[in-house]
Parts: sequence; C-alpha cells; structure tokens
Amino acid sequence: MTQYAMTRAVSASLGQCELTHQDRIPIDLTIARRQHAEYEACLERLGCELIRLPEEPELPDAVFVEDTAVVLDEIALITRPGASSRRLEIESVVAALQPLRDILRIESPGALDGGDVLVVGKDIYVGLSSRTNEAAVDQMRQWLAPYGYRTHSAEVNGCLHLKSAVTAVSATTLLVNPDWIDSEVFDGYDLVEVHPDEAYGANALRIGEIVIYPLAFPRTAERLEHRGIRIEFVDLSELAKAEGAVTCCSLVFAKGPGTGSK
Ligand code: CIR
Repeated sequence: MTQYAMTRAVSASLGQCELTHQDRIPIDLTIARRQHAEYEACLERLGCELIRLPEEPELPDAVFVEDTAVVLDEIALITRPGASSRRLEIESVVAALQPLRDILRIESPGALDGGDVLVVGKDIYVGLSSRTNEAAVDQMRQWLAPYGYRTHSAEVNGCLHLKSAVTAVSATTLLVNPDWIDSEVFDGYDLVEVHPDEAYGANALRIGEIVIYPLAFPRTAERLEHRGIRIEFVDLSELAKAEGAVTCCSLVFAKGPGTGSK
C-alpha cells in the first residue's frame, strides 16, 4: 500500500456538531457509525492503509479529521480551526502525524480548516470562508513556497468550505459548483459542474484513479461517469446532517520516505 488514510471514530456527541448552512436535524448515531465503517472499508478496498484515531466523545466534530491538518509529501501543516469548539481536536492528530512527517502549524491570528484546502499537484487553493482567513493563507504561502508549492486564495460564498464547492476528480479535472466559487480561479483545468439540483455534489474524494462519491447525487455522478471518471459510491447521509461529506472524514497521504515499510 502506498497511501495512508487517517480517520477518527464518530463521536457520541455528533448531534451537538457545529452547523453553518444547515438546520439541525436528529442524527442516528448507529447509522452514522455504520456508514463511517463502510466509508473506511471503501478506503481500504482502494488500497489505503487505515490509521484509525479513537473517538473523542466530548468533541462533536472530531470525525471530520480533514479539518485538522494538510498533509503533503514533505510536511504536515497543522491547522488552527476557525470554530473554537474544534481546536481541541488538534493535539491527538499532531501526536499521530509526528512519526510520519515534520510538523508545521498555523498560528494565531491565522485560522484554517483543512476543508478549505485543495491540493492539486504543486498548486494549493485555499478558500476564504467563515473558517479560514488571509492570515492563514499568508503563513501557508510563506512556509510552503520552499517546497515548491504555489498557494492561491479564492473567496467561498454560500457554503462551508472550499471543498464543498470544488474538488479534484482526476489530475486535470475538477468537479465544481459555480454558484459557490468563481470557476475562473481554476483556469486551465477541465471542469465538470454539479447538476443544478445537487448543490452539495461537488465534494468527491480522489484515491488514485477512482473517486469516492456520495450516493445522494446521482445526476452529478452520471456527469462524472460520462467523463470517464470511475466511482465508488458510499452513503454518508447521517454525516451529511452534520455538514460533513466524503473528503471531511479522512486525511489521505502518501507513505513518505522512511515510512513506506510500516
Ligand atoms: C463543522 O461545521 O465544522 C462540522 N459540523 C462539519 C465539518 C465538515 N468538514 C469538512 O467539510 N471538511
């Protein structure tokens, strides 16, 4: 296996999660945990070695581990989540990543959620959202340039994170909801737009040549398949009630030099 996928068990307090663009509706924990297990199984089937972090019962949103770090081949950048309720999620992620990568950290006044960071090759797109600010983008630009990364920022409107609005479905193709992000930022990429009835359909998780994609957006899935994108479907309907989607529930990263034999 060439990639790790770090996940975290669903918290017993998930029902008290942060919500920004959705109304609170009851979450069935049993279903949420089953769907999460199926998502983990899907990652394993696609060749990822799982690193499962234990549940944080007091931290409702801890399952959305993506928001705590941006793991690149060279380093791990630990975020400073925009919602203060989520900042306690960080330390256990640092402990898990420390043996695998050198660690950099976003510092105050920077605020960054990993859901606002889209990495495509050496280009890093950072969403300016209710969770992520310019100060964090400045820190990223400065710290990641020595590794050859180009950091770009883009305004996000109407959704929680950049990756609610755009994700990569191949090395050259992005899936986008143009109502939430200005597509012109992504000049040079092939773009697939979500079906107009499926606003939340732009979040897909690319694992090699396959994307993990929610069952909830069949019309957008049809558009992807039409473009030759291969899909593994998952049902994350209970986690979607917590404003989570497929990228949010894992940190997927290469086994770096010195860690590949693990
Ligand atoms: C939150 O509002 O922080 C969580 N309820 C949802 C986080 C989803 N994370 C993601 O899109 N990366």
